[in-house]
Amino acid sequence: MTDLKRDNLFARPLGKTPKFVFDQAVVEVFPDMIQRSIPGYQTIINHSGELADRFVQTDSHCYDLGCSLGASTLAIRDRIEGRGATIYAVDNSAPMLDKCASILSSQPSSTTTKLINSDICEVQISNASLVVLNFTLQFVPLEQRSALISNIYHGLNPNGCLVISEKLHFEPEALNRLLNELHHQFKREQGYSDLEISQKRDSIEEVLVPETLGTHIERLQSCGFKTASPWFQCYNFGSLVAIK
Ligand code: GEK
Repeated sequence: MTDLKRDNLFARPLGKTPKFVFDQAVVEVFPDMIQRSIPGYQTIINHSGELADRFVQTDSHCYDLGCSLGASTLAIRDRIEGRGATIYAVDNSAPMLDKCASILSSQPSSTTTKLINSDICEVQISNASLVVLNFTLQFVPLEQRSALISNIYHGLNPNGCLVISEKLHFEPEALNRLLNELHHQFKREQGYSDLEISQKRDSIEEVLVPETLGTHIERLQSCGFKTASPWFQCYNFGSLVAIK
């Protein structure tokens, strides 16, 4: 999607590891970072396009919440040309959104795409046929997650679709440890050193708070979704689809 500058942000010893933020340094290496950190990332992005093809209704709205550099927006846009839909791509990181704007404008499309620099918890959702939360809910404070999902539910049209992709927590702890170790093995195979893996883990630990599949499904059901199911999992990363 864009130039792949290699992620080496955690390659040198950092002393006290700073809390992870989506700043300019992260933006510059983001495509490489996310591809080498999330097993199944590209499959999930591609599938967001597939779901868009199936669910996006004429003249409706699509929301890419936590859009980063617009990978999901591009996958959706590719599949809905000519439907008169509008895509709202939302992120609260200004440097992310600036770069996203330049990537999107380099790939012309007849689908109106609006970029919104906002907290996704503050966004008004309306006339929606597809809402995508690809690896973003995990960064929202736990106490705000139900209100966000409820807001999305109320803004979706009947038969509208919500996609939630997340890092997952597992119980019991032995299973959680196994799946985390398999994830770290994946990262080593992608060229990250043990130092990079452990410093990134320390940096992101309190910023990214994963929940279990059961917690996600219970929340979706209690917010009103009639159908909610995982459709993909690789180690401790997965994606769910929920239909209103
Ligand atoms: C992709 N979906 O390529 N409001 C708005 N944006 C937020 C918030 C919030 N409360 N919290 C975090 N973000 C993308 C990848 S990355 C995932 C998503 C990752 C934004 C944050 O600025 C970042 O751009 C994005 O959510 C998370 O499929 O880096 O692991």
